Amino acid sequence: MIIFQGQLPNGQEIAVKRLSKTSTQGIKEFKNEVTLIAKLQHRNLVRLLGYGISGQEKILIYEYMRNKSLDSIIFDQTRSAMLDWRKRFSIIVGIARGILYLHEDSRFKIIHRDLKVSNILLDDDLDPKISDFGMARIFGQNQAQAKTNRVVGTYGYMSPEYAMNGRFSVKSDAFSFGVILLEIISGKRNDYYCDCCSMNLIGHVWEKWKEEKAMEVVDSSMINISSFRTEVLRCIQIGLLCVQEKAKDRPNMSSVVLMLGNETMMLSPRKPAFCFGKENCSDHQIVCGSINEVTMTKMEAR
Ligand SMILES: *[C@@H]1O[C@H](CO)[C@@H](O)[C@H](O)[C@H]1NC(C)=O
Ligand SMILES: *[C@@H]1O[C@H](CO)[C@@H](O)[C@H](O)[C@H]1NC(C)=O
Ligand SMILES: *[C@@H]1O[C@H](CO)[C@@H](O)[C@H](O)[C@H]1NC(C)=O
Ligand SMILES: *[C@@H]1O[C@H](CO)[C@@H](O)[C@H](O)[C@H]1NC(C)=O
Ligand SMILES: CC(=O)N[C@H]1CO[C@H](CO)[C@@H](O)[C@@H]1O
Repeated sequence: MIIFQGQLPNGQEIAVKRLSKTSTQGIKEFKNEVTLIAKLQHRNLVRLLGYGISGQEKILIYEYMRNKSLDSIIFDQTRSAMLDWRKRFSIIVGIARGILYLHEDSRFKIIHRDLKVSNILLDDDLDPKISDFGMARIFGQNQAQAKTNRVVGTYGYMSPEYAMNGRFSVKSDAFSFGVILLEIISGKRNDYYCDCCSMNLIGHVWEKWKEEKAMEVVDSSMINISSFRTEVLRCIQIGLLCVQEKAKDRPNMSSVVLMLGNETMMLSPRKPAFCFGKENCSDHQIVCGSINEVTMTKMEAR
């Protein structure tokens, strides 16, 4: 996939996504993406302006996002300082509202399936827009989950039931949201600590949370963070609730939005799932499923 910057005759700046002829996104996914997003309108979703198919050539035309994607800022040591806590919090809330719209508030029930920081674009005001619907699926209103034999997505953001069994639902998107949230707060990628079966970001945050030292995971480029301590801890707790191992324990996005607004009580998170999708994990006796199992393997290794 290649992205170009362009301009319409009326002066509007556009981003043109040209799908390479060999891209894994076939004509089916392409039409899927087009028909889906053409029908969606929300301030936290990127707007599709048009598309074109000509022979092998497929292009999508979006509104142009000058500040690019969130990963180009939060994982960049110099640029990350531009995002203070207030801004990060409003980005987290915006992403949550965008996903809530997909899951519950649009005309469809849409599971995105590839939520990750590089799919969150930022406009001039650094407000977030969810993009890339090539993998999205529409559910029937009463459908709770679906199963696929072709697991596509991004390591580090995939829920265990999706990575291992191909099952996806609103709760697998909630898992990805939890990872995004923890990455925004910590400024670290979820694979940061993951040298297979040792700790990844989720495992690290969980350990700090249990030691009541969760503030230590916060990105040090945010100054005066201690004045927002309550709100930061609340967000970390929400992140941990979303990455819980069992899908049924994870909150849905309407609960997430309520919790972010401090309008509802929150439960204590149970152990998260982490270290999924690392190719070598399956070579070990256990698939790195939970903190207890990982602790056990570590002990055996001694
Ligand atoms: C950080 O906090 C200190 C002490 O409360 C205050 O003097 C300073 O202005 C604050 N800086 C910013 C950027 O808010
Ligand atoms: C979301 O979760 C809350 C709390 O468990 C529940 O009351 C609500 O019905 C759920 N919403 C949907 C749309 O499933
Ligand atoms: C959240 O709500 C609780 C109870 O209503 C209140 O005590 C607390 O100060 C609120 N926290 C924030 C950060 O607004
Ligand atoms: C997986 O294991 C193989 C062989 O042991 C090694 O060459 C490879 O680098 C490992 N990959 C990762 C991601 O650790
Ligand atoms: C953090 C960052 O790069 N912010 C930029 C977002 O876009 C506006 C408008 O182009 C710039 O002024 C900001 O510097």
